[in-house]
Amino acid sequence: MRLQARWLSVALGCVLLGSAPSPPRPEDGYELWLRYRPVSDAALRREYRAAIGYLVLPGDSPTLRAARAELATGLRGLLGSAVPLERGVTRDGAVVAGTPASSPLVASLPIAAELARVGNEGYVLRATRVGGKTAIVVAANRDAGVLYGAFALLRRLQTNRPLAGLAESGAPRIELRLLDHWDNLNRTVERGYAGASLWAWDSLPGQLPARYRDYARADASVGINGAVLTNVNADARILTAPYLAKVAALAGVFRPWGIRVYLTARFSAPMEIGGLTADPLDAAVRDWWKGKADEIYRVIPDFGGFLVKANSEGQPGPQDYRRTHADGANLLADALAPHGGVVIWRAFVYSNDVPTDRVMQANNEFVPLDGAFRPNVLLQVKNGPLDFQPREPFHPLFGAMPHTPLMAELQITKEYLGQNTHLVYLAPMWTEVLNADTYAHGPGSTVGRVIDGSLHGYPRTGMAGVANVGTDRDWSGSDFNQANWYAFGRLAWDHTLSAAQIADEWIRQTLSNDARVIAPVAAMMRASREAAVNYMTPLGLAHQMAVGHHYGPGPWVGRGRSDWTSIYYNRADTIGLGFDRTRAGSNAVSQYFQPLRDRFASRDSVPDDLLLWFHHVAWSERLHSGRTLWDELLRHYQMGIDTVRWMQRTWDGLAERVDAARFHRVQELLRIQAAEARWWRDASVLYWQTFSHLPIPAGYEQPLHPLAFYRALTCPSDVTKPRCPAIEETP
Ligand code: GCW
Repeated sequence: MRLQARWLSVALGCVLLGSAPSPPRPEDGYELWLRYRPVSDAALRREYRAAIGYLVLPGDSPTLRAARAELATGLRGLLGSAVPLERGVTRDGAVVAGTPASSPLVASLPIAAELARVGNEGYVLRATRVGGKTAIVVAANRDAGVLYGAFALLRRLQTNRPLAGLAESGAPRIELRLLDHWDNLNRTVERGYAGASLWAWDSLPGQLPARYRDYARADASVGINGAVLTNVNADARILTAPYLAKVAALAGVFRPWGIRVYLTARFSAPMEIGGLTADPLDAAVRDWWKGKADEIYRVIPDFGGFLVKANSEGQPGPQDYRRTHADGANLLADALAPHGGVVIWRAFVYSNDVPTDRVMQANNEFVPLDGAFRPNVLLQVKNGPLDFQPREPFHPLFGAMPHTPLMAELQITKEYLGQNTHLVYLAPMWTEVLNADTYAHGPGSTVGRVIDGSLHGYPRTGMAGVANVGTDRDWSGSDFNQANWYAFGRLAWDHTLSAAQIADEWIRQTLSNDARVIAPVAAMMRASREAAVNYMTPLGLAHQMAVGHHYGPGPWVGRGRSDWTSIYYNRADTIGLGFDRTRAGSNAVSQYFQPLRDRFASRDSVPDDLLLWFHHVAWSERLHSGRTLWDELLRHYQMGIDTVRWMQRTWDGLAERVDAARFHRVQELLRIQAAEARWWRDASVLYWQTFSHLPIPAGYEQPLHPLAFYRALTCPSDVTKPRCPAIEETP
């Protein structure tokens, strides 16, 4: 009976709708950018089908099997019919994939010169003839390269690019492309807004749900080749045998996808689980770490290494024993070196007891140690000298340590950028830093060239992103947050890609290849980061977030550890606003190379978007525009709000072109973002006004509530899914 009714309604629907296209089916976001939906352009689908009829991919390694499975699934989805696996090239339309070692056909092709250029992880894609038949070749030197090539081919089809004349090669510019998971052993995630930790320690090593594999696939598809499984605020128990068995099980799932596991090493582990001291120069401590490294490599032969946060924000470290960071890092490096592992030592150190400007402390600590680290140590440096703010100048360590490989650490999870609610595409921020010129060796000494090793000839290179993934069905806490995971991987692979190109790729794979979707969504993504800067911390302001959870505005925060307060950074007073970092102030400008030092130090040449980072500016002082600081502040906050409202309207225009599920999810988050942009601006302007005593001129919206209202707010109640109902409900 029920079946009949259903049949009837389907039949009726067909009659009524005729040939009208069916609305896109609702999506929950689980498939990320690996959706492999049928190519909708008929001509293109014909072209692809003619070029791709069957797959010749011999070989039995786990990685080749992974590549084969991904190609089979992806091509079947995109072309709408199965692409069978065959033994040889018998007719037109072969996809020939492998290494010279795994595939005699690949070995026979005249591509040795191209292969020589792409290294261990690179690939070569070619449209060519094999034995007289048309073929698409996916060739590499190693199995991992075949996997990356397979994903590159699938990306090409998913983004609707032609196959005719295909001649593409790819190779990563950076060797270690890592996700840092700030995941605790109780499955909470520090600064995580996407559910619980993916790693279900209780059910490991026995249970290995498909989600582990899908995580690895997603990473591999964008070139990520390592995962630091545990929080930098570390727990020594991860280094005990029962946990290592669990880590080994995860490593086994990730290995075929080219991903190595790393762990955070708590510096005091020899005390906590070894009953010793943790002094790096103590022989027993050195033996303990060597023994621990041997034990790890017995169960995880390709273990990547340790990531360490030491003597920072209460974490233990070598300075507890009056030893240096180099002593600490070298201790662990010596233990790992026989096995080929690395130590990634974080440069995020600052002390509340040191009377210098917090943003100067990493350089003060580490520059004198340049050259003192073992060859298997990398120093991991956040993009800016403060802490993942919406905008900071690049970290002055970049360029200042020619003898120590520096990695960049970016934050994918948006701790200071609206967490899981706000739509903020981070690639524009990251490329701003990667393309920034340090002038370390004159013009052209970009941050990108520091970290890819080409500027100083580093023997090792790396880039890490603090992950934004968790157990939420959509992985990242929102549909658009996925774009930041995608963008991180693509930039770690090739930091010269543009934010616009990456957005275009992501939109086409995740949402649609329809130009009527791509153009507006790309425009939203492009504008989103500057919008957040404008409504949160315009003109070079930083760290004005509410205390602790960092959600929402708190420019008045003044209690507690001084370098965690807002007033430490904004320096608002009756004269003006901003942190004087010129020679008259903290002199942080001195840590930059010329001509930047002078450029930042002078009010005439400092860029407006870093003005209040480097200068204390009077409320009525005129900026380059001729407007006063007060006017410019009001304008920037308003631009931020207006941009979010424009994003809302733009998205509303896509109701027919995006599946209803995602359309409504994004629409709802944009509504919250618009209300919160207003919250940011109202609260901030009212607070500044208590110093400037200047009016909000007619023409600007007046604040919705008095300052006391904003100061009294105590949201969010749930920091993992932050919301502020009092703000959302405001009309
Ligand atoms: O951004 C700050 C965060 C801390 C974090 C720290 C760090 C893991 O607020 O939660 O701790 O940086 O990077 O070590």
